[in-house]
Amino acid sequence: MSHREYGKNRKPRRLLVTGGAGFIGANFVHYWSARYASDRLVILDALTYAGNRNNLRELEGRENFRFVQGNICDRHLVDILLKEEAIDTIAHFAAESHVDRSILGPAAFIETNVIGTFTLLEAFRQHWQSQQNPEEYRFLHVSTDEVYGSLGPDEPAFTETSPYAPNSPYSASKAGSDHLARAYFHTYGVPTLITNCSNNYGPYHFPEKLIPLMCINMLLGKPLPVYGDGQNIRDWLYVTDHCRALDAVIHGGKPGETYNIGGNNQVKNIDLVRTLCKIMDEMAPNLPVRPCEQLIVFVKDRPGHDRRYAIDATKIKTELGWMPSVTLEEGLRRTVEWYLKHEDWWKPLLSEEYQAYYRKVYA
Ligand code: NAD
Ligand code: TDX
Repeated sequence: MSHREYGKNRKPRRLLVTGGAGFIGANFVHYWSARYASDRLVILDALTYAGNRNNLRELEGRENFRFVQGNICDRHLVDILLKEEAIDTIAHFAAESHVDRSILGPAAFIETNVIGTFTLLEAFRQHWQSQQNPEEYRFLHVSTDEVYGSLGPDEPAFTETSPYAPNSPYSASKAGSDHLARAYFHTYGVPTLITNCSNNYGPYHFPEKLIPLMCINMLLGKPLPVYGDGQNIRDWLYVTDHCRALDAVIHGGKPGETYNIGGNNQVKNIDLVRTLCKIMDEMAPNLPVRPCEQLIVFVKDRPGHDRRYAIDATKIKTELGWMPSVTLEEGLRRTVEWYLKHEDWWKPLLSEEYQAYYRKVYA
């Protein structure tokens, strides 16, 4: 079945979206509410530094939308929401997600990514077990390609059967949560689905990550810090394509299975930053420094920096008919345009707290 057909003749779902005020979660909530207007969307988000209620502003007040500020580690709250809202689908995005922060302070990553995921799985297991006909119930665990570790230049891309070899506290905590989601299917039959996706980019991306950081620094005329020799390779996927893939997995994925999601865009960091510079030079009317490439500086490398990630997305393509639809060039243009138009979104995020973090990483 092609992914476009999933919307036809379906019963409305009732989703709990954890981390729905973050980057991918917010894009997913916008995507889902536009596509499945009859579905109930309950957002559970602790609003950490990375969560931003403004990301969902247009949806506030809608009948099928509810925002709850709360922690996924709060079992009592999760139990109440699952029951009160008769949730049949969890889309689990909530996480500490930034590798550099996991190096500075790993504890929060273990707490949210491991204990938080465990808390949700355990609550969902009991909720699911108490239903008469829970055939349509799903627990989507959104994870990352980083659990597979680092690839050499000529090694084949990660498949769903690649061994786990996480190298940072972030990826180790995500690996732990993936194993729990897997175990809940194998032990209890809980209908979990795991997705491992490559680097996302697009609107609502918090300034600490490579692409928004570079866009914002260009707009401010600040240095563009490239780690190490800039030769590390990432695979990039426009965030809406990730949302389309998650849609396909929720509707068509087989419980207990893992799906790799990737953009088929392997790029060296330095090449990506140079491309962004060119697009910004072309699109931004007023830049403090032009051309932007002058701003590039090579800085101390990230400790344990993975050299290369690449995703083999054959399984999701052949089984669920999903493929990326936005080219890297087009996606980068859309992203630059979004940051150009949304200074009111990103300026307030450059808070004193953020500056203190920035000084620590880039000192
Ligand atoms: P993000 O950091 O932008 O957002 C995380 C959200 O989770 C925030 O809104 C935050 O407030 C919330 N949150 C954090 N701890 C919480 C807690 N204990 N309880 C409730 N809410 C909490 O992250 P993102 O980039 O949107 O990533 C979302 C998910 O996708 C993560 O699980 C991440 O591992 C995964 N992922 C991200 C990428 C990427 O490129 N960004 C790629 C693959 C997978
Ligand atoms: O200032 C920088 N300079 C730089 O060279 C930053 C912030 C990053 N980098 C490099 C490090 C990486 O090789 O750019 C690459 C991308 O960095 P990030 O945007 O921090 O992403 P990454 O570490 O690859 O992880 C991202 O993709 C996988 C997300 O943050 C994760 O949540 C996701 O799981």
